[in-house]
Amino acid sequence: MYRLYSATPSPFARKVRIQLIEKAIPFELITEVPWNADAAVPAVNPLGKVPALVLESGEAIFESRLVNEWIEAKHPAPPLVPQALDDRLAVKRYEVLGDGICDALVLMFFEKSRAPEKFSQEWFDRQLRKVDAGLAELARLVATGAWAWGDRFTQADISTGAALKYLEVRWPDFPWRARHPNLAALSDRLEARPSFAATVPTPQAIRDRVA
Ligand SMILES: N[C@@H](CCC(=O)N[C@@H](CS)C(=O)NCC(=O)O)C(=O)O
Repeated sequence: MYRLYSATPSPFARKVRIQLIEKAIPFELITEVPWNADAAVPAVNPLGKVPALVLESGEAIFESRLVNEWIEAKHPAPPLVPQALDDRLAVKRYEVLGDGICDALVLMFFEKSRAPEKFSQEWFDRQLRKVDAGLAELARLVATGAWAWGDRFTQADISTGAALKYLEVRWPDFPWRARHPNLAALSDRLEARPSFAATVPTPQAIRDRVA
């Protein structure tokens, strides 16, 4: 059985968990706090990050996009990425945007955790601009669709939904719902799916100082 190293707030690990659940692939979930010095994930991922998927051979694959691409290639049913090249590339754009928003949110989270004299407003604002612009682009791409892309559930929904919920959990006061009602409606629809409901992000206590 696959073993997935994950963390409860991680939108990147959540993308993989949702993909595994959608494809009804059994896996053992190993929940970590990857930021702590004694985390086990560096033993399987030299980059020290979740998600990392350990295969039955003992080999690990890591980085959420590669892991989900691997799962899609090895377990094609049900398809979560369209076959046609242009459609495939269109779906990947959502993942790049969703992950980019989450990368910026993670940097903002740790910037806020610094001692006040070390906090950089310029750095924080730089990341915030990426979140704002990334959301605006997602809202443009989603337009009025029932799904993030096309007429069915795809990896575009997984990455968009994971980014939106992570934003909501980390920054509850951020006014993204009012600014982008189409994204709010999409997020609500997606969170009602069993795979999303089973993986709602929750904050973790980080014991060690990170930044
Ligand atoms: N681009 C990576 C990002 C993964 C990532 O940033 N994971 C965070 C948790 S949300 C982590 O494990 N960080 C630990 C560290 O950077 O030391 C992916 O998509 O898998």
